[in-house]
Order: sequence, then structure tokens, then C-alpha cells
Amino acid sequence: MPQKTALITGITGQDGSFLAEFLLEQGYRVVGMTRRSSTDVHERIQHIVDDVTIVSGDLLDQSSMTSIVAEIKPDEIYNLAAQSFVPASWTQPVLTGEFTGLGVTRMLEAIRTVDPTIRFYQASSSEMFGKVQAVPQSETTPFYPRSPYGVAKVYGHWITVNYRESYDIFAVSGIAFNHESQRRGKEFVTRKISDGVARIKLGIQNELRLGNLDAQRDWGFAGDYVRAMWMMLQQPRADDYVLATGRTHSVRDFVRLAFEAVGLRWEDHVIVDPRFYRPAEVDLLVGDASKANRALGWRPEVSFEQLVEQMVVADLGRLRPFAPA
Ligand code: NAP
Ligand code: F7E
Repeated sequence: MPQKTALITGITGQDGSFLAEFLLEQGYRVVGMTRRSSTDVHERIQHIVDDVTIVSGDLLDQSSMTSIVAEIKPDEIYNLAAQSFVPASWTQPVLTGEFTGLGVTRMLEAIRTVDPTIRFYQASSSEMFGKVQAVPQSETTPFYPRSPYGVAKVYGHWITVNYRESYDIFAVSGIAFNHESQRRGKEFVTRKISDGVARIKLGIQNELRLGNLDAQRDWGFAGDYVRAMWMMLQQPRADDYVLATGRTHSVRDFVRLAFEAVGLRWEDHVIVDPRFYRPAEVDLLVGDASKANRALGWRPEVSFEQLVEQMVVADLGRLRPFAPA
């Protein structure tokens, strides 16, 4: 079989780095689109940077995306790039709409005009369910987004469905629930907690300030989710899938387990700071991934408890050299 080429937007992000590793293992030629920066943003892919090709493009720039697709001639495109931090979507709502919403249309237009046989994965989100209309949430649960990010993702989701139905493009949307790892950005709550716990354990800091501890999320491991993205593009028919573990936990549960992993009591260190509350909160997410289980044979392998432990251990190892003597 000839080698397949995959184009990943957002290759420098958490998911992009895991997906690039996974596709290299499958024998793909991997090309990553990155936006120009004056600093090195390749931290998460440093270990594979010589194995992938990096091309310069931006979700805001149609011509860059069209010429990348024409030049690279990918078999598959994984559109992972986005403004993905929910709080930033209230402070930069228009930019979030441009990146996270219209950016999807730009890539689909590039496919439509250059080669409509290219297969396309869109990184949709459980944030689209927002104020949930059913528990658990499945592919048929109506959307009710609660942030400009969620609203932009709903647009990205439906434009993907629309290009599939209008132009017969193999375009699919993975409605992924929260997935985390030691590569998660430190502004997201799980990594903020694992990083904070490690700092407190090592005596680098003494307190951890968090927002709403009651929010509940269906948290999985990012490495499991990128496998599902690939599986979705190998199917005979294009379709959308919820990707989730089916278990939900509160932020407080995550905090408690993370502190327990280093033998500390969370109540002695965590301060609830209303600065981290959101204008509108998503209270409870829990996904029903039975369709992905059935049709793709996909199942997440890392449990919530393993995930918390792994993240804390990784941050402890990273920060140990900075501990006071
Ligand atoms: P992430 O770590 O925030 O990575 C986002 C990526 O997008 C980075 O590589 C970033 O590049 C790139 N990017 C942002 N704006 C861009 C632009 N204008 N042009 C080109 N690239 C741009 O996000 P992630 O956690 O890996 O998530 C991947 C995708 O899945 C995102 O679309 C996210 O919204 C979605 N999603 C994530 C989760 C989750 O739990 N992780 C769940 C559901 C959906 P820089 O390095 O230059 O910033
Ligand atoms: O917040 C609460 C916060 O920022 C989770 C993105 O990948 O997953 C992610 O979005 C919960 C929220 O992720 C703090 O209020 C409490 O209820 O880690 P997060 P998110 O908003 O769920 C979805 C699926 C995506 O698609 C997104 O791209 O934790 N929380 N205290 C806090 N959150 C943060 N960030 N910081 C706190 O101090």
C-alpha cells in the first residue's frame, strides 16, 4: 500500500502531538500546519520534529490553507487547531469565532476547491452540549452552548455536516469530551491542579487558587482520543461520534485524588477564588460513547484514577530540579 499523508492543523497542541505520534506509528507521512511565531512553539513535538514536516499557515488565512492542501496533497486532514480555552472566548469572542468557527469553513473550502476526495476530521466538543438537555449526552442530544467557544464549535460542527451533505465530502465530527494528559496546557483545570499539587509537595508554593469545584466533567486520556479520530476516518461511511468515558467526576474529586497521590490534604491548600468563575458555567457533562464502541470498536483505556496519578507524577518529575534545597 502506498504511504498515506496526513495534514494536522494544531500539531503543536496537546492532541496534535499525540495524533502525530500515533500516525507516525501507523506509517503515515505527517505534515503539521503551524502559525508563524517569533518563539519556538514546538515543545510538545520536539521529540518527533525531525520525523514530521512543518508548513506555515493560519486558520485566519484562506490562501495559506488552500495552497498547503494543494501542495501537500493529503489523504486525510485532522482539523485540531482552534482557540480552545473557554474563558478566553469571553474576552476574545470575535477571534474565537474566526479561529474556532470560520477556520473550519476555510479548511473545508480548501478541500472542496482542491480535492473533494480528501477525508476530513473536525474536532468538535462536548462544550456544544453546555446546559445539557439530556444525561448522558449522545449524538442525538440537542446542543445548548454556554460560551462563545461552545457557540463557535456548534458552527464548526454543522458546517462539517453541511459540507458532507452538500458536496459529498468525507467530513466527520468527533464530539470529544474533556481529555487530558501531562501535555495539557497549564491554564486548564486538570493540569493547573497537577502542576499546583507538585509545586506544593516540593515546597515551591503553598496554595492553589481554583474556581468552581462543583463542575462535573467526563475526563479521559488524550492518547486514547486521538486513536478514535483516526478510526473515524478509516470507516466506509462518514459519520459523527461522541467520544467519552461515560464516567463523570467533579473538579473537587480531581483535586482530592491529586492531593492524596502525594499524601496531602487538599483542604489545607486549596482556596476558592471567584476570579476563576465563568459568566455561564457548564455544570455537568457525561458522554454516551456507545455508538463509537459499537461501530469503531473504540474504548478508552486509561481510567480517571490512572490519569490523575500520571499527571501528578509527571509534574513532580518535571519540577523536582526546581525544588528549594
Ligand atoms: P490546544 O492544546 O489548545 O491546541 C490548539 C492548537 O491550535 C495549537 O497547536 C495552536 O497553535 C493551534 N492554533 C490556534 N490558533 C491557530 C491559528 N489561528 N492558526 C493555526 N493554528 C492555530 O488544544 P487541544 O486540547 O489539543 O485540542 C485540540 C482540538 O480539539 C481543539 O480544536 C479543541 O477545541 C478541541 N477539543 C479539545 C478537547 C480537549 O479536552 N482537549 C475536547 C474537545 C474538543 P499554537 O501552538 O501556535 O498556539
Ligand atoms: O475547565 C472548572 C471550570 O478549563 C473545566 C477544553 O479543552 O474541554 C475543555 O474545556 C471545569 C470548568 O476545561 C478552575 O469552571 C474550576 O467547569 O479545564 P477547563 P473546559 O472548560 O471543560 C472541552 C471539552 C473543550 O472542548 C475545551 O477546548 O473546571 N474550574 N476552577 C476551572 N477551570 C479552569 N480552567 N481554571 C480553574 O482555576
